[in-house]
Amino acid sequence: SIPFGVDLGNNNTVIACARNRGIDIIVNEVSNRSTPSLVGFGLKNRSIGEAGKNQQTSNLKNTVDNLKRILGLSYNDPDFETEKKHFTAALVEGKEGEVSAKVRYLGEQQEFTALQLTALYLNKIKQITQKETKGNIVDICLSVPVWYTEVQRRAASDACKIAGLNPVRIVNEVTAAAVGYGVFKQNDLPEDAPKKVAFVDIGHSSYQVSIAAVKKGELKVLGSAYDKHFGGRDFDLAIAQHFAKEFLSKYKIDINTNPKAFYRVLTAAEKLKKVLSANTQAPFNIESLMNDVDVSSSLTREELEEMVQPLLARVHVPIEQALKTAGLTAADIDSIEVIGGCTRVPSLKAKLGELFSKPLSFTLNQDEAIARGNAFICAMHSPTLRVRPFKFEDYNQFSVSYFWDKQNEDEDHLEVFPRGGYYPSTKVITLFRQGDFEIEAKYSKPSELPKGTPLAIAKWELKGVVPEKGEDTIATKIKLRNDPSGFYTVESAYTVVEKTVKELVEPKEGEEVAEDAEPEYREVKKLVKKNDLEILTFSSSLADDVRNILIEKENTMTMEDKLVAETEDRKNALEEYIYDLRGKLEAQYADFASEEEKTKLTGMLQKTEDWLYDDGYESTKAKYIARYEELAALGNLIRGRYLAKEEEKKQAIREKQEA
Ligand code: ATP
Ligand code: K
Ligand code: MG
Repeated sequence: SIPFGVDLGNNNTVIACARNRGIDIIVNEVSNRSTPSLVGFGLKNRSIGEAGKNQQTSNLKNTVDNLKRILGLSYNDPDFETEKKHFTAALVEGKEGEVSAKVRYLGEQQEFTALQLTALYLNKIKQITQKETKGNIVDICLSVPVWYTEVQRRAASDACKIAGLNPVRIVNEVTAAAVGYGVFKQNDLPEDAPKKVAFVDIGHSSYQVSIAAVKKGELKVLGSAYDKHFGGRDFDLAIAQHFAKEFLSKYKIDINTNPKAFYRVLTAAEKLKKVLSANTQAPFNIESLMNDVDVSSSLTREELEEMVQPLLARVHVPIEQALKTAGLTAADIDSIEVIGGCTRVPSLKAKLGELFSKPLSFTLNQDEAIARGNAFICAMHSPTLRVRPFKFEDYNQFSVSYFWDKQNEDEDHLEVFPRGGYYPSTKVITLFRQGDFEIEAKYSKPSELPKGTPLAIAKWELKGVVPEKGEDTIATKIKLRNDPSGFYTVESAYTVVEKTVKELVEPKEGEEVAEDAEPEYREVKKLVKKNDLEILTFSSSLADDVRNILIEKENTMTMEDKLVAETEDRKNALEEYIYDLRGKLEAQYADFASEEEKTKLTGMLQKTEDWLYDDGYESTKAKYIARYEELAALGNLIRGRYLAKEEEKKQAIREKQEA
């Protein structure tokens, strides 16, 4: 499969693939280098990405965006209260307490969990890539925000699987960009003392900073921080709310009572914001916004800055935190690499530069760096592709402890992966156990986590623990891993017993040994493996059977969408054929059909056209094909005569030239 990297943005998704010995950005069906991250539901099918965006204004209630904000989020999470205001579809509590959207699809109310929504979106992204590359797309490297917890990462991984993808690695967004930087800037990087680089990403919904030590062939993320609620959408909302107030007093219309009007203002606000990145003032006009009122206003860059003052006042926080976690000061930073669409806002750029007292660097493509990094990482994991080796370690954001029921040990838990450690990382612990037991991983410091995050991570049952005869307990070695995707796992476990083994006694240094001297042995006690333990994992990943049902559901819906698209194609083909044949019958085909044939065909064309606008307006793929073939039977006969004559003419010319 072609190495496939996806930057699932809250606003738009960027796809990259490793091919032709490089990394390519994959364009979508309308040749855009990014695809709107949203899904729309309709009477007959789903409209995903560009198609969903085109219909969004007229289908607000059945369009769901901000997918990555609700993926893996529980309905009772305090964060959901903050998120709610960004959605136009009805959000409800799903069966497992997850956030779900209630939409009208195929003529009835249906619920889709955030996981399903993300999966169906990723499936579309996969199809876009398959179509463009004409290749096999299975392995994916998907990036997620640095603040994603275990539950959210597991959900991202499950979403890939439901979309028929194999998540090779889940990577932090900024880390992916940093890896891209390390790989593509390889030749400008130092061999020994690493360069300290700050990577700043401000996107549509969040703001993330990572400080990395980068040198030739390797990288280590020393520290990172984030503001989970800081991005372009906050600017848009502030602008829209400003105009909502203005229009209420100026035009006496309250767009807060009219979702469509509000959404139109929000869309226009985003455009206005972008214009204000290049101009100091811009007009704001919308025709017939509400109650037939045309609105007209304008905004200056200064006014915008005033509106987002609460945000601007927080810009320094993640940077200071990231530096602190990395144990560095702004002066230690050699380069500040800026990515993310929102960093195009001049006031933000200025503020970032001030904070580091250094000019910002735009070496990376600010929209595509994350996707490119993902594609490279995916290629790195490919068994068939050879890429230049690049080693990277990420920063463990949240402290994690493993717990067990206390038996002979002094403690019942251990903080195995503290905040500030690096991963991937493996640690082996030894417990003295009487029999089978359980281990549980939990976040150990709630204060480090986004507010309201549940502490539970996963649980394991370890089976096959049998102490030796006459012993109460047996030493058990457990290999714990913070794996490359950031998951906290129990990788393997086994019991060990002390055995007396013979060991060769090495001669001391300088000691003379006779050629024919017998080798000398001594008896030593050593721990040797007795047996591997069976490990049953209870993580927040979906159970296989549940996931399989979702995969089947998604496949069915995809097939339905495909059928609807094909039906539409056949209908369009029939319609085009009618116009085409009718035109040609009066022009180039005129001399090749008898009057009788012409009358017959004209009549058939008319009849089919009438049908198309009546009963045939909503018909089946098979019927459109049948109607087409009915016309083509006679149409092709006439066309054949015409083509034969044309060929005859060409032949005559050729003969003339050859003579
Ligand atoms: P996130 O990283 O939060 O998941 P994302 O990756 O989809 O979201 P980006 O593509 O990095 O976000 O950035 C999109 C945001 O950048 C949008 O809010 C968009 O309006 C904003 N943006 C794009 N161009 C400009 C510009 N010229 N001036 C101001 N803002 C801009
Ligand atoms: K993006
Ligand atoms: Mg982004």
